[in-house]
Amino acid sequence: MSLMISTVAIKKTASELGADLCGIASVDRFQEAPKGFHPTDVLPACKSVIILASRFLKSTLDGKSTVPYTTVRDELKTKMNRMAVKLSEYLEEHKMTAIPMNSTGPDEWDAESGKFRGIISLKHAAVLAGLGKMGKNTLLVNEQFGNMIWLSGVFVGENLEADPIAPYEGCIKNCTLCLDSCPVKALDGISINQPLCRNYAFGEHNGGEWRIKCYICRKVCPNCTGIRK
Ligand code: B12
Repeated sequence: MSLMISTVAIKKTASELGADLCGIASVDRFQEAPKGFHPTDVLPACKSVIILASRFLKSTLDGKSTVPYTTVRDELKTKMNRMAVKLSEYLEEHKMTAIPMNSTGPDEWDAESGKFRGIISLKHAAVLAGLGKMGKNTLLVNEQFGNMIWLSGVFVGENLEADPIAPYEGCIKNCTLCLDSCPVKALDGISINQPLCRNYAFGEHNGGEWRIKCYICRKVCPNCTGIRK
């Protein structure tokens, strides 16, 4: 089946759909993915993974209430899912097999590690698609937008030209601000204690409805809104 469109055309379409960033990883880069959470566990014929990102409104970090932050998160969740579906439709119109990678839940329960996992880890896939590097807060840090981005993606059954891995580091050398600032000490610099974070950072507040209540690990990062030169 001939390749109908170029990666330039794919990225142009992603940008027209509202993506601030679009990167491509070839499936052979995912050999370290946990068992059962590899792109071919989602799409057996997967050859490439496209990762999409949208900026997350920085001003939310200046809010005293976390409700505006939660509102932006909810909006981006929908926007990034819709974008992944629309790009999949575009690729299918060009004779490619393409299915969306959701931006948030539903998650799977991985009994082996005792963790909730996305069907793939978007931030790890984003590193493999050249969109940034992982911070000690376990968030993807992008040169332009820092960790203030929301991700989704598309699994593609065709070999697409992969992007180079980002040449920069996500963290400032010897910085441990996120680890030190986490109110529940959920971070160890490599992974996160999910129940500690989930129970503290999400839920009702003073009898008010569910919202995101904590994002300190995001906010204290010196590279929160872009990598400082
Ligand atoms: C489950 C989940 C959570 C859980 C657990 C978070 C976690 N770190 O695992 C909880 C509820 C705690 C959570 C909290 C938050 N989350 Co969250 N979360 C997810 C979700 C749905 C799945 C993440 C996942 O699979 N984790 C399991 C894996 C990664 O955990 P692990 O055991 O640490 O993995 C180790 C190994 O197994 C290995 N590994 C695992 N997978 C892979 C894959 C490959 C290829 C390789 C090489 C290695 C590897 O590396 C790790 C270290 O050794 C993703 C969406 C998605 N599908 O990716 C959003 C996501 C990670 N969350 C996001 C965000 C923004 C948050 C919050 C800031 C929300 C808030 N409070 O405002 C906090 C931040 C907490 C933090 N510092 O991580 C964003 C991150 C964006 C970014 N800049 O990176 C995502 C990508 C959502 C999105 N669509 O943008 N989240």
